[in-house]
Amino acid sequence: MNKQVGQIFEGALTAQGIKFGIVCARFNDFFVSKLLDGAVDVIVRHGGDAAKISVAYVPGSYEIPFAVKKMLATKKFDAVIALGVVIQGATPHAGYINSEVAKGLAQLGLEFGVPVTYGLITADNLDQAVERSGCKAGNKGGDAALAAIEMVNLTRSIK
Ligand code: RBF
Repeated sequence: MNKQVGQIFEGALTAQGIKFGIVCARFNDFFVSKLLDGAVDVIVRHGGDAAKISVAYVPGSYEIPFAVKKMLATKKFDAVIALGVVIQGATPHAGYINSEVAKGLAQLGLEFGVPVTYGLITADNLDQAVERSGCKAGNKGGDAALAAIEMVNLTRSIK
């Protein structure tokens, strides 16, 4: 990082006083529940209050952007974290779902000016889903929570 410049905006990694909304897909709940555990754990370990986290459940990942929009519209949340697991099967559904969700989440964050972070696993198979939901390759729910913490504090620092 270049320390010569005049002003640097950065988001600290403290979750104290931040109100989080989390949207979870029920589809592949075995994995999504691990992503939720990871997200809550990261928030609490960074000084956040678990009691201030609100969770909305939707049937599948395709419905995530809708619920994120509803949460953002309440203006009660400083950030919304999206959690889901889409596993590639015999049909090309995964690609369609993933592109819609990624596009929808990006648009919503920009529309509302509130950080929306992406904690979806897009896996080719069950092994990859296992690896990314708390085993070998970390927990993508925790990663999305950390990104949300940083983005909220970054947002607050830019003025
Ligand atoms: N939702 C997921 O969150 N993960 C999936 O892997 C997933 N696979 C699906 C496969 C097919 C063929 C269909 C039709 C739906 C799937 N969904 C999945 C559910 C989808 O996100 C949505 O909830 C439903 O299509 C209802 O709109």
